[in-house]
Amino acid sequence: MATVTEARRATRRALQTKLLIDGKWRDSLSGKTFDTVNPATEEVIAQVAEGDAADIDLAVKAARKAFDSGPWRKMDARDRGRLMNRFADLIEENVDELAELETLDNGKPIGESRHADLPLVIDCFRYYAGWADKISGQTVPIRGNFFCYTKREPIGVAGQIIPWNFPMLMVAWKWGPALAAGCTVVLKPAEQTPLSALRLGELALEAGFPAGVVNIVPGFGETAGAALVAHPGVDKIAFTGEGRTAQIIMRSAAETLKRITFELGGKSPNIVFADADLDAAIEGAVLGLYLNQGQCCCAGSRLFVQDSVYDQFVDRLATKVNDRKLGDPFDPTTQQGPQVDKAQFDKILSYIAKGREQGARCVAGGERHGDKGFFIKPTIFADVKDDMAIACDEIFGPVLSVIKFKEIDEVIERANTTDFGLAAAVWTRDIGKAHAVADRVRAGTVWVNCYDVFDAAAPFGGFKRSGIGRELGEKSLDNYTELKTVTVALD
Ligand code: TXE
Repeated sequence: MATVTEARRATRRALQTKLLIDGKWRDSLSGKTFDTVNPATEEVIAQVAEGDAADIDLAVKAARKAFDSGPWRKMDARDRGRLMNRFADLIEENVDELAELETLDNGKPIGESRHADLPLVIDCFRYYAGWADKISGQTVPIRGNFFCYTKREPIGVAGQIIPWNFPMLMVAWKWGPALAAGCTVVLKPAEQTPLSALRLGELALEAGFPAGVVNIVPGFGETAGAALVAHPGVDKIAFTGEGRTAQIIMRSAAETLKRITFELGGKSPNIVFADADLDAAIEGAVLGLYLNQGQCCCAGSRLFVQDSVYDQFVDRLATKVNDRKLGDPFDPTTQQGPQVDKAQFDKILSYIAKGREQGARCVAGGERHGDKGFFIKPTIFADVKDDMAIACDEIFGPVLSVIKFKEIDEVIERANTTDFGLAAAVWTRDIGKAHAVADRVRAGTVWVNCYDVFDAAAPFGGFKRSGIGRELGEKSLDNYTELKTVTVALD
């Protein structure tokens, strides 16, 4: 296991642990700090400044000033795009260090940080840099002697609250469209993983973003997060996290009628028909659930397998999963690291216990790995029934439920019997069947013969309780712009 010292050496530089407000790094007004922990060793990496309502107030005022009267509003859209590209270049120049930092704080395998998360982060900023000077309105043919046109203006100050599962990628999904649209932002990273966002803040200053355009206030949800949502100077809240938290945020945001977008949890169905390329489907099932230790909102956690291939599929899947290499996330051959913290670790183990109690058959894993760090063996339950807790609730860990089905109408109905609707996948060689499932499954994303294919250009978000609004793609720009209609009398 890499020790904290080794890992810190790997990051090669002093960690940024302060708040970024108005272009300056500062301690919290209360002077309080909180620990951020290496989940592989359970050792404290650093103490990070703990922002609360008073710091949020300063950050929102800085963002407000930068939006209302700073150089940001006057900057040509194309120059905003150039700044964003410069920022993306700096991320690329520091890609190894950033990947190490992400692995240190979150526990995800270094191979994933370096070759999945970071490339997506860079791509996302470049994609939205390209949009900065392409956000345009329309001319509208109305009755009478008038010239009518629409323009899209930045919404103002965006409050952004993000989780710990993809700490840097979530910054990119939030900052990319907001900055391209010309907003200013106050970001509250997750308390479990603040370090990489703070390092991105340093690079943003180095890139030359004017003071107050990006502000970062680490802290806890009930204090810093809640203050950001309640602040009257914030125009819009973008949140990724748990549904219950979203409900609290929605109630509070209602007081000031803030715009909101939510990206929440899921219990995504991954449907394998007997006619599928089963090797590919097994690969897809493993990727779809175990990526990032199962801590993905779109994890394919309900694996529906057609009855005629069910038994062989479960056997082959179990062999594959038992071969996964678990351990030191800094080892480039590691496939699975620790869960992010003790709370998630305990939650996942309690679901494994419930799975056993309710009669599901554990065919792989089912326990912690080692005695230090928050490692849980990749786990498979077979013979899972639709009403078992492990088939209904978002576990957010490496626990796969494999469920048997007979035919297409039945599986679509069962796939839709959930309050969630984030993602789904279908594996078949029959193009008609693939499109029928894609058409009838109530989910924001459907993958056909693939899983977890993400691109900055493709919208992502949930039906039902999995969210409100879409992120990524052109669509996400709507979240950060207001539409203005201008009508000019021509005589
Ligand atoms: O989420 P929270 P947690 C799910 C997953 C996981 C569970 C709990 O099932 O097991 O949620 O994770 C901030 N006002 N997902 O507790 O609490 C908080 O500080 C304002 C799915 O980490 O929603 C953090 O920055 N903000 C998910 C962020 O919200 C508040 C990703 C997320 O924390 C707040 C993560 C409040 N009252 C967890 N309370 C996904 N969809 O990807 C908390 N926060």
